[in-house]
Amino acid sequence: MDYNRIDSISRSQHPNKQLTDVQYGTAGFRAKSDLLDHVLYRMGILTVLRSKQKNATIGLMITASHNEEPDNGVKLVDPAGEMLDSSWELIATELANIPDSELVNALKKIIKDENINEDSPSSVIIGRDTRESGWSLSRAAIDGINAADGIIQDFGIITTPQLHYLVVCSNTNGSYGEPTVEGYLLKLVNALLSIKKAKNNDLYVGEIYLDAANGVGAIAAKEFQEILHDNLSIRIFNDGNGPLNHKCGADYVKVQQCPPINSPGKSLTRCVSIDGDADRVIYYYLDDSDKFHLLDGDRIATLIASYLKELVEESELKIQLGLVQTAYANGASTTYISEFLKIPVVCTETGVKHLHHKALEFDVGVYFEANGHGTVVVKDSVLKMIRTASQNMNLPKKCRTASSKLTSLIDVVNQTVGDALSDMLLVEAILYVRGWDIVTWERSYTDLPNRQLKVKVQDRNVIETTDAARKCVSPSGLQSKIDELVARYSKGRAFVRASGTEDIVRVYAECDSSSEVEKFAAEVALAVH
Ligand code: 16G
Ligand code: ZN
Repeated sequence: MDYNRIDSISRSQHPNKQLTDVQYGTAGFRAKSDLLDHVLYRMGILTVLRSKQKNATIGLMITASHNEEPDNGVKLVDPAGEMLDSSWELIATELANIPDSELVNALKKIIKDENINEDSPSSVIIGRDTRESGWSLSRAAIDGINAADGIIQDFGIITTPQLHYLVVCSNTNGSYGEPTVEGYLLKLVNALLSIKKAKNNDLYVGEIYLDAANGVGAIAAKEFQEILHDNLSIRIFNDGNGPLNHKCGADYVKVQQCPPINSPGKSLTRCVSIDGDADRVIYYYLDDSDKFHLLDGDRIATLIASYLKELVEESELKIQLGLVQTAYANGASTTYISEFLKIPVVCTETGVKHLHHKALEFDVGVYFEANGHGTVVVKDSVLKMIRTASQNMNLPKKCRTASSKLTSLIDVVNQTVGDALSDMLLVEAILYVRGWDIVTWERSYTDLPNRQLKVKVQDRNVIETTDAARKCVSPSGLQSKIDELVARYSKGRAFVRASGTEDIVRVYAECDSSSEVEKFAAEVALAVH
């Protein structure tokens, strides 16, 4: 590697002005975009090293997801489409913050410590969302990749899940799919259409209204619409002509529990909200009296899991199905899954990598955060078994058909990461097959009233939790205060945790009374102070 070149480009074009330290958090680096230029240059170099170490293609995505427009961020994607390994998160943080004068030595140290062969080939896929700062930040990353002699494929403006998909396809010789955006669109649409061949649509209407958060999802959704034609009408609003994530998008709708700006006023219309980089999705509608109803990640998870369970039973295959949630999952959903659907459910810490990892322990693992990030992961051996069963003429027709339906359903899923648009097509497929409208879907269980609050404290890191954030171990005494409060409310449950993306503590409370939940959450917040 030409260290002189790396050093001189760093100092002359992408210097670390050392304004603020940044940290590789739950979803990569996030900060005001003007703090990130040198970070992107250095992450460009780091992806090349990671690619050499893994002998595989690595992804680099420039996005700040549901944050406001002036923010931006970057995350690295490991070869199997998963989030960067945590040991490398520390390396990334250190590399991002050192002064320019130490850059070369730091790189040499990484190469030595991580046993990287400098002569190995490298390949990096990069993408960015629609933020204005994305272009120049992507130039900084490209400068870093070039300086380290890496091979780049720049896909320009794409969704986060598309980037994950492209990384996986590149590392699996196309067996997961074609490593192009068109390959992605066609894979999902063809799978959806093969499901929609089945008759029985009853109450289902093939029209949805999509709040695209004025982000990159609008572009992808338009591309889907072009191929889908009238198989599914996607009426896109907040399609990029307004400010990104402003009063719109999945995060806004989920947290504020109200429709986004420009939402159609017509009652009982099936509406979908995605976030700024299209990796989260939630559904909502207004009823006849204009009351807002939210169908969040928990709802989507239960819809998918219940249909998968039905197909697995019909197929008579031995497949272990499981569902992964976080502490934010509504208690009513957890009860419904374990007691009614009788599907094993586990709770992990917040953050996609924790859920994804846990879901891989099942033959078929469904994972969703309540905020709408989630997907289904299927073991390769299990997928093969299902495919074989779907063509085995010795099996009863009912079993074969169920296996074949399972195969199509799994093909609609972007298994590499939670994907708002793939999940939306999956929900649409299941609603179609079931012949359900959104009201029927919602009927399966009733959410417990719940409230989330943010609390500003001097040092959020004094809050330490265990048991997937459900128990607070520090500061001492806080958990017993929370326990006392919880005991006062019927079906009460509450927890606190330090946010991984903002300098605040998050409070979650739920109980069976909508008039009391506000007070309950406020009391827990007060205990944190
Ligand atoms: C990030 C995570 C998301 C999590 C959220 C929690 C990824 C790709 N994204 O957006 O899964 O729900 O952080 O934020 O891991 P918080 O720590 O601020 O509550
Ligand atoms: Zn996102």
